[in-house]
Amino acid sequence: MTTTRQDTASLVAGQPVLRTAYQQSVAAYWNAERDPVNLRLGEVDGFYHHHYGVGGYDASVLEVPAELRDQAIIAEMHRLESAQTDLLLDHFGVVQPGDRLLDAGSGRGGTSFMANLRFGCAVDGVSISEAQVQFANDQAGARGVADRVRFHYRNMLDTGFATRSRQVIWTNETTMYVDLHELYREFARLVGGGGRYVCITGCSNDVTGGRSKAVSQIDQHYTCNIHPRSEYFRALAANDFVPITVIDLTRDTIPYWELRARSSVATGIEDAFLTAYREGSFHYLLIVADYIGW
Ligand code: GPP
Ligand code: MG
Repeated sequence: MTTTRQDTASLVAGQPVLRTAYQQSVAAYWNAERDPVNLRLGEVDGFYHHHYGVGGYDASVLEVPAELRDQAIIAEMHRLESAQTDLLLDHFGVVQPGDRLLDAGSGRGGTSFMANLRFGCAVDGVSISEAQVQFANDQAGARGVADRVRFHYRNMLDTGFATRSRQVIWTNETTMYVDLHELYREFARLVGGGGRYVCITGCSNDVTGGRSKAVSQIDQHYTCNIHPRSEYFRALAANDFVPITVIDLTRDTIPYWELRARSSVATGIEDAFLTAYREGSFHYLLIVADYIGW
């Protein structure tokens, strides 16, 4: 393992945030990312998401007069992405305003701000992209919640936060960047008994065979390593997390991709998602797991 001088300038508990060449390439990807599919959707209401949408779309947006159609489609896609976040938050259970939450892989902050609005509690987000951390902290300032919602340039595999300091931890489409066993070991440390982990992810179907071409195309596009479905449940069990709810959202996310494929902000990855979901080689899952360790 090698580290660069720049990385060693940013240490958490004496360790560099970026510890491998792979992590450096992931950080470089997200530091450079300025895709309209994320920025123009975020501009709709100031919640900038880095995940996909769920639910049916209002087909009338495709009939809107030409000069307004583009914006109507973007607003509709954004509504579906915010609906995905609402669904994630629906599974947090009882959260008190005094609890602390952790957004692992917090992107530009959309999910963290929605969590703070709903529960009133403090949220910390971590990201290995300094640009995303800066963007999200600027948003926190602009929203007047910088004292409650904070973003940190830290590695979710080793956050540096206190043991048993978190009531709920979530990952919203970020686990494909890390080893799940390492990740859930850190989450087990951070939540005490009674703590909860909520995940939305895309995972490959390892029941029907090896990795499909479409799943490999998604990996290539985002510099990620999509995990097989079974890997989630193995890694959770190995770290004393018991799944209490698992929802297959695959059918619910397909309309989002169909609308996105027809939008002006399509990025070229839409066909791979639609193919992977429709052929059954890839699933979009929500997993809720309670920590039963001590
Ligand atoms: C990014 O969301 C999401 C990922 C990198 C994870 C990959 C997700 C899977 C379910 C495999 P984004 O909003 O930044 O992506 P895009 O720019 O394509 O909208
Ligand atoms: Mg996006």
